[in-house]
This record gives sequence, structure tokens and C-alpha cells, in this order.
Amino acid sequence: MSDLSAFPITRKWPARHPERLQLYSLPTPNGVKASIMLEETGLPYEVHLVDFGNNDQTSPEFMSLNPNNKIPAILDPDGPGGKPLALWESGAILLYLADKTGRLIPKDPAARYETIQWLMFQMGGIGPMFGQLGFFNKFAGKDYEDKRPRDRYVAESKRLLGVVEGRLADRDWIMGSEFTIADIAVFPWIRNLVGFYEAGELVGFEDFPRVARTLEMFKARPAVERGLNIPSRG
Ligand SMILES: N[C@@H](CCC(=O)N[C@@H](CS)C(=O)NCC(=O)O)C(=O)O
Repeated sequence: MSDLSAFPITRKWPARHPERLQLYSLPTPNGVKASIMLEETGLPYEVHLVDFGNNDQTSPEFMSLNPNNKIPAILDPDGPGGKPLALWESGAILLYLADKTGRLIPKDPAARYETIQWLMFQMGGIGPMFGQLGFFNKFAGKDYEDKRPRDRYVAESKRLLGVVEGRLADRDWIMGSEFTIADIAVFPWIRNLVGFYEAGELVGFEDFPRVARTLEMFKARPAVERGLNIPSRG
């Protein structure tokens, strides 16, 4: 029997199945990367809702696992060497789960690094920039009279979409015919940009037909469809 009692997070979110990987999340563009990956790989897991309405992410129990108070986070009872492993940052989680299962990352070393490169491109570019655009277009920042901050993020988001559009010129997925963790990182953010953030018109999304095509292929995957709603908001 796996013993996770040394991890204070399990006091707030008890593990009913401590032998399974524990996921602490919410279905945001970063959160769904972990749930989609788990659904794609079929690894058994138990999910726990981190409710931002209650500021669960800043609770001492959550922060004992992730001092950066952000979802997603995982606790794998069967980590390297058979010991529990706690992990946060969605990019690190994707890479860890890809290595653990041998899935969704190419085996060829050069292609593997290229996949990691696109993963980092999402983590350092698409995520932070689209997130700022969401703030200035949909949330508190939309009332600012000075539109220069918003326009800065619109221009940068367009540029980033152009990079993805170019990459998809001769391929279905970011790494070619193979669906990888790079796609799992990038496409929830593009979906969010044109969906929840309502910024499709602002960034001229119709200028990126290949991105739009791959986004539709992404959403049509059964594991993606499931992962996008995990955990359910109750
Ligand atoms: N770089 C982090 C970003 C995670 C992140 O920003 N998570 C947001 C939800 S999408 C969050 O937990 N926000 C809660 C807060 O800031 O209090 C990752 O990719 O895991």
C-alpha cells in the first residue's frame, strides 16, 4: 500500500486510491495539459479540484507541494526508484509523464529535443503572452483607457501564432505526423485565446488557417475532449 501521509497536501485532499497518481488541478489551459496527458496515456490517476473561488491554491496544504501556488501539480506514488515524486509546472509534468510512459515524445534523440524546444516555446512564449492578452482584453485590464499594453500583447500573440502557422505548413502536428506533448502544451492555449479570452478577431485568427485546422483535429481527439473537462468544476 502506498503511503502518501508524509505529504501535507493529502490532508486537505485525501487520496482514496493512494496507489494512483494524484492530480491537483482545474480545467484551465495549464491545468488541462496534465489531464489531457493522463487521458491520452491511460495512466490510472485520481483527480482533486483546486478551487480558486476558495483560494485553495494558496492554502498551506497546496503550497506544501507547490510553493508557487499554481495548478497543475501532481504527486506520483510510484516515481523514480519507486519513491513518491511531487511535481509542478505543467511543462515538467508533461515531460515526466512522457518519459514515465514512453508515450507522446519521439524516441529519436534529435526529435526528442525538438519536441522539448516547442514545449519550451509554449511555456515561455504562448502561455505568458496569451495570458496577458486575456487580462487586457477580457478581465480587469479591459477597462484601462490606454490600449498600448493590450496592443503590445495582441502584436506578440499574432507573431507567435504566425510561428505556429509556419511550423504547420507541411505537417499535421507540431512534430509532424506524430501527436506529442508539444501539441498538448500549445493547443489548449490557442483554444482559450479564441474561446474564453474572446480575442480571435483581435489577433486576426482567420489569417492562421493551419493553426485553426490543427486546433479542430486536437479538439476531436476523444482523450482531449475528456481532459478538457477534468476535473469537473462540481
Ligand atoms: N507556468 C505554470 C503556470 C501555471 C498557472 O499559471 N496556473 C494558473 C491557472 S492557468 C494558476 O494556478 N493560477 C492561480 C493563481 O495564480 O493564484 C505552469 O505551466 O504550470
